[in-house]
Amino acid sequence: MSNPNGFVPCIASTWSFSARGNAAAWPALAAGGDPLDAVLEACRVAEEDPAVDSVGFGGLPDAAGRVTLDGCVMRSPAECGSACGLRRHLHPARVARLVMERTPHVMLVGEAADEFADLHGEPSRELVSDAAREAWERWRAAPPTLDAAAAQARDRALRPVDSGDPGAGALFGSHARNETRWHDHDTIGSLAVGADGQLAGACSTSGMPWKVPGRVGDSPIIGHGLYVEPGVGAATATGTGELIMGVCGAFLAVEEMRRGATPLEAARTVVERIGRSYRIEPHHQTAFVVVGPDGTVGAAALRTGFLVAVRTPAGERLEPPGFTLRAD
Ligand code: SD4
Repeated sequence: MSNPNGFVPCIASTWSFSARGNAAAWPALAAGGDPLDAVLEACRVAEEDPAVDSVGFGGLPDAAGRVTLDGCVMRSPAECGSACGLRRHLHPARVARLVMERTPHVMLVGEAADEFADLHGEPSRELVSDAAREAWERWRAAPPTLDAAAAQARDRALRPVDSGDPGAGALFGSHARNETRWHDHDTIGSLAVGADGQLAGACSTSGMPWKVPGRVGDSPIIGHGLYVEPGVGAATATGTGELIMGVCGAFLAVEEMRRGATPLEAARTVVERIGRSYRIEPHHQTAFVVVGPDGTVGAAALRTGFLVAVRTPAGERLEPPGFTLRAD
């Protein structure tokens, strides 16, 4: 289904739970729609699904029991927006688009960002689901452990693992029902190429569960969780934001493409840089998805257990990253 310009529309999003959002976004994108509308639609589906325990409603709270949502959107260096620490609005990427389109600014944070969203007609609502509140109460009640083996096992269980079931939503759900895993954080990062070769991206997250109140990760920060350069490429990240922010992960991936790397080579370079730059802990995971203007998709991850959901005219596919740094 390429058009006279030779561009093939495509949407690629982090984790298998994103396959449903890709499918919802696809008809309009395939018909020549705006790739920014497509990535926002993919985010909307995840944000509204309480089974997705890492984005939107159903996202896990901070240490004080409050859910705060972060998101951003980008078409180009001159067209990007971000909203962080929303406590009353479910669609941070959509609020980020309002920041991009209706203000001279790039980023709004906290209560003022919620008030901005109110002013622009975004519905306000409770963000903490019953399941999220119960998970927080269990976390708060759990006794600390001084046993090194128990602490290692607990930390390993903090790593998100994709069951490969697009309907499952929870990265710590269906594959682990009989294990005492803690819910972990993750993110939808979605990248799309329009039928005219235009690129766009969006990120949306509830961040890291049990985070220190006020903590913001990579996802809503342009150049860290998302970067888009027209004609060059687009990249998005998921996983432990603290491993992504010190290397400007998404920006680095797109810069690698500017220097001639393929999407897979670019994603691999960033993951290898992270592996060299940090002491990797048992609970750490991070993955990058990179898309070229021709619709080529590449992904790389620090560890196994990550999947990317890709929709093209050939259909939907869920694939593991082309490069994984560590086997443990
Ligand atoms: C963050 N990368 O806040 C985001 C979301 C996340 O695993 O936690 N993803 O660090």
